[in-house]
Amino acid sequence: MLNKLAASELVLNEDGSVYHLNLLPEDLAEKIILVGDPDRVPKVSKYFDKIEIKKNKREFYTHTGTLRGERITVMSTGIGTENIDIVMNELDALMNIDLQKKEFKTNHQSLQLFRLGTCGSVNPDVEVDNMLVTQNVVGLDGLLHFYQDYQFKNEFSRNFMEKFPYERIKPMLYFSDWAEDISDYYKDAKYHGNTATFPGFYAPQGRQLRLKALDDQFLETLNDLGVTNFEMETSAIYGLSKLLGHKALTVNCVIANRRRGEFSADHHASEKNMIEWVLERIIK
Ligand code: R1P
Ligand code: URA
Repeated sequence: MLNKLAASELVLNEDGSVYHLNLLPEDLAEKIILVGDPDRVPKVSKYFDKIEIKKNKREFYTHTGTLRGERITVMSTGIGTENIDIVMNELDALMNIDLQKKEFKTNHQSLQLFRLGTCGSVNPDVEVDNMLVTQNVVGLDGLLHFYQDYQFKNEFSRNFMEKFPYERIKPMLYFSDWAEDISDYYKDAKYHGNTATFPGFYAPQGRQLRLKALDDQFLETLNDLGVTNFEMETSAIYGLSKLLGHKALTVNCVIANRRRGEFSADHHASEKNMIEWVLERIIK
């Protein structure tokens, strides 16, 4: 068979589950909440009517159940776009590859992915403890350079690419067209913005402990180019969703305002507020 995948390409565990996520196709709902922190998984699933499945391996914890009668999954991704590479490819394999035959299915099934994360702001006016929905995302991490070339071009991306001054860093820009389709649900979010995804927490986010960052003015420069906030996953979620034919939306709560040097006084309360706000909208 032409499209049969070798054992080394689609790696499975002894029970037939996908290698890292440790899941079988029936463990997954089509609506999936992705969170970075494994501890956030039970903070989401406690609102489910019931939890049917709890599985984990490494940093990937999954709970699947129902919410107001509809099936839903919440999964932790850990930190970073390299983890998202694993999560997106294995989620897609669960839906669109026959794992036993190791063949592509002919009917494409699309997932709805919602990232509920935390972020920092580079715009001094974007205040901590509020939610920000990502419209455009600037990937400064490099993951998508390894896939077939796809870049979304709009006014924001053209302006950003034209003015981005750091030659060593090659940005990739994406856009959630789904965010536009479902903007009615999310229009009452305090902020809609342009998120930068970074490949680290310290110098890539302009933090300098004992090591100097590339440029003291990095965050100011990004703010001048229209970036509102930053975190470490959304470029890979939006980029790979686009390539794989899934729908994705990121809602982050702002826990650090870097331009004012402020950190949330109670980020657990902000996260709880975000979880409740999103769950109300995901399933009516
Ligand atoms: C860094 O502390 C982590 O927090 C943010 C970043 O994207 C990174 O994963 O998101 P989560 O709170 O979802 O993990
Ligand atoms: N998430 C990040 O990646 N950075 C922050 O400063 C806060 C949340």
